[in-house]
Amino acid sequence: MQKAIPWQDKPKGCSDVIWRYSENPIIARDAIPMSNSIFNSAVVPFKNGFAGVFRCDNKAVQMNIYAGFSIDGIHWDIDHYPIKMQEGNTKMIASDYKYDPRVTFIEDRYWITWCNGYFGPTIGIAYTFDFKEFFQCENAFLPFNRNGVLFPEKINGKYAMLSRPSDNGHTPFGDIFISYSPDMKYWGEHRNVMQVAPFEDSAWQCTKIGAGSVPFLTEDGWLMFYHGVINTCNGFRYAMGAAILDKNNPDEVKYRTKPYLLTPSVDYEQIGDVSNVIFPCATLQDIAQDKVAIYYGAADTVVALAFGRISEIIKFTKENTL
Ligand code: BMA
Repeated sequence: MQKAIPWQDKPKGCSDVIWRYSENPIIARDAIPMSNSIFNSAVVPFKNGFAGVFRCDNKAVQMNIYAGFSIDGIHWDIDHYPIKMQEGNTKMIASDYKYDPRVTFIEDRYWITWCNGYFGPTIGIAYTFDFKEFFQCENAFLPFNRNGVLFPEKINGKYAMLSRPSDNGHTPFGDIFISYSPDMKYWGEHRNVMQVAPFEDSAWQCTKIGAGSVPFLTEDGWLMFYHGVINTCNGFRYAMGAAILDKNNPDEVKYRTKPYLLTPSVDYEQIGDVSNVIFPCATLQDIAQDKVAIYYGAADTVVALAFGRISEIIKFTKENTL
C-alpha cells in the first residue's frame, strides 16, 4: 500500500483549487546549523517514508544540495553536510555551486537534476539508490540553463527532460524546452514546449516560465506545476500554474492555466531573502485518493506545502486554459 502523503482538507469557504498547509512553512531557514536558508527542494517516497534533496544556502551564502529523510513528509531530518558526489558516467565535473534540485525515480534509481555551476549555470545530473551515495553524471547541456526536470519514465524509449535555456544572471526571458537522451549522457532532439504568455492575456507568466515539479501521468496527460514570472517595478514576482502535456508527445501542451494557481500572498512568500517567490519543485501524489501535495520554495528562504485535488486541478486547467 502507498504510504499516506501529507494532507489537509480544503478549508471551509476556500474557493481556490490549491490551498496552503496551515502549519507552513514546514522547513525553517535555520533548520540545520550554518544554514542561511532552505528552499526550492524536492521530495520523493522512499522506503517506509520519504527522502528529499534540499537546496541550502549556508551562512557564507554558498549554494549546495543536502539529503534529508522524513517519516511523514512534513518533519524533515536534513543532513548537516552537503551531498558529496562520486564519479558517475563520466569524470568528475567541476561544480562551483548547486541549487534548485529535482528528484525523479526512473526504473531502478533516483535521479537528481539541479542547476550546476559550470562556467555559469547549467543542468547537473546524478543518481542515487539510497540517498547516501550519489554518482555525478555528465551535465545535460552547455551553459546557460536552469530548471532541468526529468520525466519519471522513458518516452518513446528515451529519457526526457524539460529545461529552460537562460543567461548567466537573473535572466529576463525564458521558455520551456524538452530534450531526449538514450543514455542520460548525450542529449538532443531539443524542442520548444511552452513559451511565455502575452502580457495582455496572462501577465503573471509574461517574463519567463520554468518547469517545476516532476510531471505525473493522469488520464488527460502529464500534469506538471511550473513557475511563471512577471517583472514589476519592484522586481520579479514568481507564481505557480499547471500545465497538461500530451502523454506520448510531451512537447505538445494540451492545457495550461491562464490564471495562476498560487501567487505570493502570505508573509512567508512575500517576505524573505527574495520577496514574492513561489517556486514549486516537487509533488507527492496519491492518484487513487485524488490528492496531490505540492512542495515549493517561498521567498528564497523556506520550504512550504500546498494541497489540491488532482481532478479539480485538471478540470480548472481545462476550463481556464491559455
Ligand atoms: C531564480 C533561481 C531560483 C530563485 C529565483 C528567485 O533565478 O535563482 O533559485 O528562487 O531566481 O530568486
